[in-house]
Amino acid sequence: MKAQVASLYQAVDLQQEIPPLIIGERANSNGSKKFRELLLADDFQACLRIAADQESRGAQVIDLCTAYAGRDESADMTTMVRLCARALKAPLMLDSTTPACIEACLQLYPGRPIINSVNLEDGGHTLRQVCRLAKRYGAAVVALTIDESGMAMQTADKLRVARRIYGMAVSDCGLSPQDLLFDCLTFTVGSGDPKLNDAAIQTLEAIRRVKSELPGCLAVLGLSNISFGLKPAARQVLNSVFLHEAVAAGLDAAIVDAAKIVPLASIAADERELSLDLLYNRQRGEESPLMLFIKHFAGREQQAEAAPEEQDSGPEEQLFRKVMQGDKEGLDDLLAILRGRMPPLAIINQLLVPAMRRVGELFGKGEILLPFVLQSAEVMKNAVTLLEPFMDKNAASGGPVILLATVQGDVHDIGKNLADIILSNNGYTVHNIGIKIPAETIIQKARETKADIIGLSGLLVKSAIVMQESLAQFGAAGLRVPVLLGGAALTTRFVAENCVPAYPAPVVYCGDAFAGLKAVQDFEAGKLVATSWSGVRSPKDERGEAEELEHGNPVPKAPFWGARYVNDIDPEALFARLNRAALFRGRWGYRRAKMTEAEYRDLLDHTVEPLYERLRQETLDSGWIRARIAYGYFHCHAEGETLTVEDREQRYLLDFPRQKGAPHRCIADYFKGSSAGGDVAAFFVATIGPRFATEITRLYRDNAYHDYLMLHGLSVELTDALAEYWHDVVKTELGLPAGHQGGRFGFGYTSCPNLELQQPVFALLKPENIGVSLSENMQMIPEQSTSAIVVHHPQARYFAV
Ligand code: B12
Repeated sequence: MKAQVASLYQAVDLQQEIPPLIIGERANSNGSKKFRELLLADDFQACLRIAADQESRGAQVIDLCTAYAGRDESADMTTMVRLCARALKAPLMLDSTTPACIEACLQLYPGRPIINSVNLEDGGHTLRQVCRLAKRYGAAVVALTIDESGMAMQTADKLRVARRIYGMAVSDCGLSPQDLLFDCLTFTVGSGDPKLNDAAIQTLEAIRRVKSELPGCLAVLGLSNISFGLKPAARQVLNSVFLHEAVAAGLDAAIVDAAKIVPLASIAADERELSLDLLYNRQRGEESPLMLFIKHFAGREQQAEAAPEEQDSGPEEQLFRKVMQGDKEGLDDLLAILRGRMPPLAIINQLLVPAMRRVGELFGKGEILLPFVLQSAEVMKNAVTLLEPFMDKNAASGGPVILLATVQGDVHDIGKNLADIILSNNGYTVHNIGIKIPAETIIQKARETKADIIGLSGLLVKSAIVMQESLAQFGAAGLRVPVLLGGAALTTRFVAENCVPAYPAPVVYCGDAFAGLKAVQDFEAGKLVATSWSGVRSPKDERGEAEELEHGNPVPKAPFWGARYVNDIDPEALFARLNRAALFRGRWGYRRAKMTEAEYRDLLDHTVEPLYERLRQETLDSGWIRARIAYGYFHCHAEGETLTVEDREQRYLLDFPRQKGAPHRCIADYFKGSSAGGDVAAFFVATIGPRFATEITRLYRDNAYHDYLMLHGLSVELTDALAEYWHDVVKTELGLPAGHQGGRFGFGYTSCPNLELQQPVFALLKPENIGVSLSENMQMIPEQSTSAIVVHHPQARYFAV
């Protein structure tokens, strides 16, 4: 029996009497600008019209793709599938690689669709999932010849991948061979890239061999790639001739714009010959077949009227748009074409950098958010990586060279890395030399790299002092390049008053990475000036008596004395407590900015919440969370600002600072003195384990900037959620009434900035037992760890000293 697909209204043979089966390609958010814009405007009826229009122009199956960064693919696909199922006679091809989205569509669709597509990029995990779905719901599947090492270019590789897929889909998942359509991929012959001169030959041969060596399977092709980068009129001819050749090689189905295929008979003989020469790479004289082909079509208007689609706009404009939209799809093809038109450095300086500048401007105006900036930076980075092999190794961008480092004793990476991402993807040469870098090394590297600007980063209060001292060393060593300073512990005032005087060249405070970009641009324009501060000094040391606290509260009974360890905390408990608003707005940067309430809600519903769900699931599935606690209860008593904590024979004196302004609070005030019988203090160290740090570093190394920021943010909020959770456990164990507040004070935070107090806490709890150690700078390793003293006094509130 012939394999068929079906809509609610009709069945269609996959193998037509007169092949190929025409699959309309325009209802695709990646391939059609018009479709994408309508989708972004939520105009689903108009999207449906695009799909239906293809049917009237001869498409027998309609490819439907709604994937687009920042949208909820499943929601869009299911909406469209519902509409198409009722309105279209032609069966659907569900164009998605996300199993959940595919399943949602399969559940809805009342016919027998084709799934487009599976591949072996992840070794077959997703392929198996999708093939099983296809088997369960009775769908056909398109399989692309892509494996772990990428898209197969040569016939032998295409065949090798196809064989592997065949084994998994047919033997392992039970698909029938005739429900498997191999897309042997085609690359453009229009780029002038010598590596692609025989792209058509490789594909045609692969179709022949797949059809003869994998019995029963079918062949499909996304046809228009063959002519990518050429003028519309030339594309129409080349696509039509190629389709003819592919069908002769055994092609069963073609994904094309049905309206743009012309019958072979209506193509002039000389154009057919020129096309065949190009497809079969037949050099006839001095000039290459591509040159002859391009010359022939120069100045020719497109024959058939067609919508002004994205692919018809120039590749320069397309690249600019890809950066702006954070869209990596098809970047290699596009760059191959552009390389034929301009040198790689010009592509960077004239197209990529201006696009990133525009992104930066829009960010500055609050019109786009940080996660989207990072997506654009990823496209820029990818493009530069693809261009690098074609660039003269010594070709310099010409702009300033920047050296970035996190200062000695500080392990904080992300702030510096974000500065690196923004600067390097704006076309500057950046040497990021890592964390914990001593001043001597920075001086040496600045000389080696001939740095025009040094950027220092640091998170700790102590790092601010290290920066001040390093500047003096830089000056003494004779450095005179401007220094940019960034990181949480700095303020404009600190930089102006303490760092600027320490160094004879401009020292500039950068509140964020974009302030760094502006400083570099100011430097280029010769107008970079040192940070100044003209604020009013806050009254210092306004001494006074501390306001009295109630001390009639009973001392709760500790459940045990000394330290204990908990290793089996359910990760779900952390997600239950996670502060989503802090994660979404603070860590991830999805702020409302200039959006209306409705637009922001839409962003949350369609982008942020699904992203959170995905990460939550991935994190849970991968077992990255290893939540562990070291905690304990100890006898203590307060005297003045000192809390004496006892552990068996040992006594630890914790000196807490007192607030300068009213009410002159000090953490020790919350505890009873020895004359009142003493008190109980609880401490804990909480960690979600070392795995996140590894994964986060990997994402950064892989230039997955967006996911880097997202996973880092999630890890931070999970750590905080664990601390919140354990604070509640301690309150319960102490038998404090429900609703009792009390306080959890982190060492190093504003109520107790003194990080040295980590030492007695580590002596009391020995968190090494849960894998947490303390660095010489009082930083806890792994990074995703936090410590606190839990104060049971009912009036305990957070304050800043
Ligand atoms: C998230 C966070 C945490 C997280 C994760 C920490 C981490 N290392 O990632 C958790 C919850 C685990 C945590 C724990 C602790 N934290 Co904490 N934490 C923060 C917080 C709120 C944000 C840090 C962050 O990730 N920012 C996001 C990054 C992207 O921002 P950034 O580094 O500042 O970089 C941006 C700019 O500064 C700038 N930039 C940075 N460098 C450079 C360089 C150049 C050249 C340029 C141009 C720009 C630039 O551009 C970047 C991007 O725009 C800060 C407070 C704050 N407002 O920053 C406190 C803060 C860093 N934490 C602090 C403290 C005290 C702690 C703890 C010690 C508390 C405790 N007792 O448990 C622990 C220590 C953890 C450990 N492992 O040792 C203090 C440190 C102060 C100090 N005393 O040294 C801070 C400053 C809070 C405060 N105000 O008191 N913390």
